[in-house]
Amino acid sequence: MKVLSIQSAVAHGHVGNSAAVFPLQRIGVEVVPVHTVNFSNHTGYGAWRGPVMAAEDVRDVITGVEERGVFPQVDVVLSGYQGGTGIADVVVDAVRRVKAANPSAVYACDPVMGNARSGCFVAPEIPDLLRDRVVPAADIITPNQFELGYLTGTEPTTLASTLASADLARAMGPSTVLVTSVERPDRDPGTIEMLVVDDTGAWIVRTPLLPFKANGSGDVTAALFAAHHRQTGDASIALERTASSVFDLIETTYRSGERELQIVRAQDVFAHPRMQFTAQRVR
Ligand code: PXL
Repeated sequence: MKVLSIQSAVAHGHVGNSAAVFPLQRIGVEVVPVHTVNFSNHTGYGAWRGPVMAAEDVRDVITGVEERGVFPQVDVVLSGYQGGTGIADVVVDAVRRVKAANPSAVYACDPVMGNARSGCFVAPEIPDLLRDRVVPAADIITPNQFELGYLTGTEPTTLASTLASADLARAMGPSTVLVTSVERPDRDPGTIEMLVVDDTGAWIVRTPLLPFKANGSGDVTAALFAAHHRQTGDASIALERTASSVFDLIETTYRSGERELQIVRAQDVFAHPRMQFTAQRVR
């Protein structure tokens, strides 16, 4: 399997492509990383250096990959943190060209905007671009509950309202919606959930909530889910594998006392997920 992954790159630590590429490689996926920014570190530190790539430069790199004859082999286009506002059109155009070369390719869009705790951490124009231009072109989207609310103009909280918002998101184009960081008011205390909805049903998986948040965990989640979904064609299996690996990654990171995701230390959890969590059908 081959994934064209259009995301940020950081020198120190692990978000964007710097979080997604190695776990994908560790599960046997060939990755073609295209970087949208080249930062020293993620923005969660409050200070960082390095450029946002010009949209034309990102387009040029993708065109060079296309000219090498790679597009017919691309199974998944994956996008995450967009950087500048011009990236949206570059991504949508790349998806169109990949699909022309390989009609069975899918586009998995992680509509990165922010989260319930930090609010929006991307440029103010990006959320509208994601909603109006990018998400409609996607087959799979992986918003957190906060991003799902923005995309659909709703405030999902309960299971019923989150399912309803996911249905609204599916009506925008994507056939599969993975909602991460679902925090229902009536959840078991000390847990957090992920929910996947497609045209065959809906499944939820519950994991213990660890008392800290590492930037980049959503990027690993989106990458693993997209690859496992493309490989198995089964949303609930992809959900279980992803939850297993990401939970063990976050727990390894928590135990290490480090701030950055321990993707190298935890590497075996990607190739050999323990499958300690079972997805439950909710519809
Ligand atoms: O994890 C999302 C992300 C991606 N890219 C950059 C980021 C973040 C979140 O902090 O700063 C550069």
